[in-house]
Amino acid sequence: MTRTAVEYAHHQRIALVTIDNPPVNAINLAVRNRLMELVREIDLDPAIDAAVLMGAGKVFVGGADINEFGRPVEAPTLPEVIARIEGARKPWVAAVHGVALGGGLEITLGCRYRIASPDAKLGLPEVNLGIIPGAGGTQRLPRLIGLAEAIPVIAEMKTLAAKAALALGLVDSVIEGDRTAAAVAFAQTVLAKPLPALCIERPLTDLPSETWSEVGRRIEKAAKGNPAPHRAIEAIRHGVGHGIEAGLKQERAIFLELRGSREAAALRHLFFAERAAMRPARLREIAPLPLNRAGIVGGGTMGVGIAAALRGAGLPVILVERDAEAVQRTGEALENLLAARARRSGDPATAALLMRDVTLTTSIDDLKDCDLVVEAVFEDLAVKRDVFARLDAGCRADAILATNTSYLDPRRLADGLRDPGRLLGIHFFSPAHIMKLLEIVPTPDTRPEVLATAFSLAQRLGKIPVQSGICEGFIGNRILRRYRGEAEALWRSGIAIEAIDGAMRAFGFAMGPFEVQDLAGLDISYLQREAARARGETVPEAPGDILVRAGRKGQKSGGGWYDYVSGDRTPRVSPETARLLSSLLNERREMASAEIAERLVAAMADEGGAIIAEGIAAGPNEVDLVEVHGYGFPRWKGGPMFYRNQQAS
Ligand code: 3H9
Repeated sequence: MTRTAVEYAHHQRIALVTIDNPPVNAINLAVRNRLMELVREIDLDPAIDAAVLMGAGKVFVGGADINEFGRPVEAPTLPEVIARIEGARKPWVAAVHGVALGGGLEITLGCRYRIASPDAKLGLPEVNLGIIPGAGGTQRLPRLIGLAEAIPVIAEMKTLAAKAALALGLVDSVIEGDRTAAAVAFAQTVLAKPLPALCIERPLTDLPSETWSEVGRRIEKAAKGNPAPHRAIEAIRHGVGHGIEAGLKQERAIFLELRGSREAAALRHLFFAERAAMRPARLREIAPLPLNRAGIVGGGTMGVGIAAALRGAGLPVILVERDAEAVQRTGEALENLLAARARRSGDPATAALLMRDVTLTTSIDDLKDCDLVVEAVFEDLAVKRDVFARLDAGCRADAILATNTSYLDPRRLADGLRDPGRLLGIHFFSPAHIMKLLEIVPTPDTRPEVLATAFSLAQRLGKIPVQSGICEGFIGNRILRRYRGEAEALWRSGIAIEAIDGAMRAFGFAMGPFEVQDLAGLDISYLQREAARARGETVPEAPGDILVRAGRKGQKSGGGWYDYVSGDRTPRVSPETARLLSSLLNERREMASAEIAERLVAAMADEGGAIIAEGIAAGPNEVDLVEVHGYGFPRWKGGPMFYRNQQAS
């Protein structure tokens, strides 16, 4: 029997319309067609008094089908379906569970009533895809819950849990127990009562002009280069000023314009790339190992960030440091991170609860019951090999051993272990409890279930895992090196560092390449170069060597590429740097900002291409995810590989 996208049944004079389009009941053409037919059928059926709209499976509706956005619009459109439900002769009740997002929430706004299961979340995340709600969300939601409450949902991706939605009048009731039975009972109860106004019939009160200014400032700050949040506000305000019909028309026009935009294409690309990364096809059949307790060796910035990330995901952690003093320092740092996290979540009390399952120790033997141990000690092969030898001896034979190395070859760390199949690289990015990227670096010996566990850990941490082959710097730091090299080449050719940094900020990065070096500290790569020189390798003199030797390590020493005044991170052009580096510089010249950015992004994409050709990254999506989630490449430009492709087309 062929499955239909919308199931239809009835029970005690109530029609049950169930969208059944796995995995998330996205509303596509088939769903829209069937809904149109069903509204008509229900209107004409004398045995039906009301209809309940539900979703099959885990969610109500995850939105309009994003797969259709690259193609021309086909009727009936979602606005037409919603208008048809709105004009139905019999009342429709939307019964939401799981999520009602985007078009999923919009369709409920065409119904007379909305009810929700306690687990339900409702939202309009369209701006994350570079579009605005295109089926009435910007017009109906403000009329239902008021502008002040609707704006964060429409333009700032706020989702509302069932309880909050009830308090705002977005849903009429929160239902417990069997969803279908509760929805039928609700529909039967309301039949006896006068019908409430539809969203489109409700009045709308404008906001004071200073509130609009405040909204504008907030959105300007958060949206960066994504035009969608601004355009969402434009649509809302049009409806406020000109009424519902004009508002709906304007919303649709903006939606269709943005749907075809470069930013929307880039954000859709990332949406699908992120989901594909979470569950690589080759690992789908492999069961991950259980993870109930994690250990970390090394309580520096990375170790503490990793501990906060693991603990935040519910894993008890044991952190090993060198001595009592380091344990004390690490404990305080971790407590601060967890407290900040708890404050952000709006529940400060959770910090103490999280800390309760943290063990700080100086003994590596305390890791004997861990399922996973992440090594995050100093970036030195001998030091790390010693840690792994001790872990190999002290940990359970089935425990996974992971290294957080940024540059070292994990094969050299696995070498000599009793079971090299249990080791792999899990490379976090600083700050590890915040940055979304995890580079997962298996060795040829890493067992598939160990690799699958690293991917499932990423999912648990809410991070994006990208598998990398082994090369110096893996995917991300290798591209970073090329990017910095190109920035330095431009500077040597006479372009001012402030022009280069400004160009990359204008492109959408939060900071330019020289500003980032000053923030991270120039001394780290200086020490790496010095270590290579000590090993007898030929490493040409870098400008960073001259700066560090002159005591200019970056922001932390009051100056690096730029000068800084105490307590202020604003970079100031430095005459001292110009003097120190004058022998490396050619005559000053100008280059247009866009050309600078094109040059640097092209360098990233070239290196990405080489990385793919060598089999280090599986494809362009992986490179894009690394750059967007680990290095601040602007999301609405999709990553260097996507961007280059888009420019070429
Ligand atoms: C919109 O509604 C526009 C309207 O205003 C106007 C229209 C006129 N379409 O995330 P998961 C797929 S725009 C197509 O891993 P979870 C996803 O690709 C939309 N496919 O699951 C993945 O496929 P695969 C506004 C979709 O349980 C699978 O479902 N809505 C869609 O962690 C599982 O996804 C949004 O932006 C879609 N709309 O989370 C919501 N959504 O298995 C976007 C998902 O092949 N979606 N897929 O890799 C989400 O936030 C999450 O997917 C959701 C489920 C919370 C629903």
